[in-house]
Amino acid sequence: MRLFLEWYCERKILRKMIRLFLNNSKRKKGEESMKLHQWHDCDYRGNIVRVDYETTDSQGKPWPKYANVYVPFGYDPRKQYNILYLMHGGGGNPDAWLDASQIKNMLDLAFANKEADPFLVVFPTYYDLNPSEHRHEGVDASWEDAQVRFFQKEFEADLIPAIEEKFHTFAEGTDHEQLVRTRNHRAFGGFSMGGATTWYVFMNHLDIVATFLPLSGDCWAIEPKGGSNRASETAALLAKCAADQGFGKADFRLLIGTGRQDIAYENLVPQLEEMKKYPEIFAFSGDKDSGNVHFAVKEDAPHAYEQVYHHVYHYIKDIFR
Ligand code: FER
Repeated sequence: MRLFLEWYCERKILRKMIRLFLNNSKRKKGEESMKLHQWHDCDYRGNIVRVDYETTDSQGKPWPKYANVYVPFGYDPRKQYNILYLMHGGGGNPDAWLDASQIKNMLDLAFANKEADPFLVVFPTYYDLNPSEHRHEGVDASWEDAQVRFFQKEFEADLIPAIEEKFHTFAEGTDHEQLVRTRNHRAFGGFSMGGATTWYVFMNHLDIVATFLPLSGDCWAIEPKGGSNRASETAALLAKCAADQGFGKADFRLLIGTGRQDIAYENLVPQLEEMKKYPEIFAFSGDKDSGNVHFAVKEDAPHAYEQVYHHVYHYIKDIFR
């Protein structure tokens, strides 16, 4: 019996070693190994504050909305804070990231351990209607895309003023000039359709945002799933948006992530390959100290908040530097 157990354990360890080795060799050139968050109790916890505000729906009617804001432990209104806007995926709401992932514990620990200076994180929504009215079976891609596009106006006109006038960011006032002046202190990211939102924010608001985290979502500007179906045109459009505004690789950062088993992986990768053809705008690098575009892939990870929030941790030092 003992011999059998020893034999079994040895085989188990051997199998684990082989799996680790295979996973490492599966990692492609240019991809980074990921730093993963592990849940841990934390004495220094931030607060989630609900901010109600009003915007206009796609029919032009007043539309009351809310966003959740992660306010770090020890927030001092006399200080200025960097701010990350983090959008949910299809079918989600301002609570989705917080309900489905350990992102709050991750932020609490990262800030308590001084891995990054504490920053504000805003969880908004791009929907102007109850998504359940539209989502029956799976995703209605063109309706989702229209919602995400519509959010672009709200972002600067209503969301940023509601948040950045309540919490102290680097912007002293929220007129366009202040937002432009403080773009290095503002980041935007999102999961899935929130990733698609992030590519639109890149196209429409590069003048007021300098760091982007598209997580498990490709750019749908040409068509839904355009990152794979229309990869070269999508990359050309993104490059043109930056170049037309005079922005190049020194002016912004793209911190991209997905999972090897994620349904977005195959949509995202062709788009990124095409983006590499514009090195003056998109300088890909596996080393976060060089280049302005980074791509991390989490092994064995499917399309889920509880997977992609690890990317926010992986990039925690790089969002504002
Ligand atoms: C993608 C794959 C899936 C993507 C979005 C989805 C924006 C959305 C899935 C859903 O909402 O269920 O590449 O990119």
